[in-house]
Amino acid sequence: MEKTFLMVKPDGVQRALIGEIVSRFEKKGFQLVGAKLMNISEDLAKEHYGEHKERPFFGELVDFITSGPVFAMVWEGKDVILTARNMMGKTNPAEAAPGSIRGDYAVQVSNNIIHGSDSAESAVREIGLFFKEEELVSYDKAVAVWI
Ligand code: DAT
Ligand code: MG
Repeated sequence: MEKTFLMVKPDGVQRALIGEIVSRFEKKGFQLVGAKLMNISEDLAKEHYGEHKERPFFGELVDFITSGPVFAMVWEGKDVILTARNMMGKTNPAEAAPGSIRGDYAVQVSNNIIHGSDSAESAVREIGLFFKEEELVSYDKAVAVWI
């Protein structure tokens, strides 16, 4: 089954949005297979956001993502990578549709509440950066046949 890496960023943790965000993915029908509250080191931040290292906002991005705890998660389900991106909304909250997480809770692009993998390759890479294999839990839910 497809997996993706999602993370409530420091602004979402500070604004008490962990429960709201977890709830949206649970209610949608996806399955949580790993989660932890953690601080991101500067090295991990630079690795995670490596694709943006030449961008002018890279320094601010690393400072922001290391500025407080994040809630890192792995979610599983059919087409979860693309569906989670749609549920998050566009990167710039001003363009994110109402009803999406960024559309409902964020104002600035630098404080956009949530990270989500954007492809199958980035999902594998990011899950590997944040979680050890033994931290992911595989289990069956009886309700799965109804989703
Ligand atoms: P996404 O998080 O939607 O995958 P991205 O990978 O293009 O977006 O950028 C990573 C993060 O970098 C994004 O969530 C917020 C920040 N960011 C992107 N564009 C920015 C900009 N123009 N100014 C400031 N921060 C930006
Ligand atoms: Mg991205």
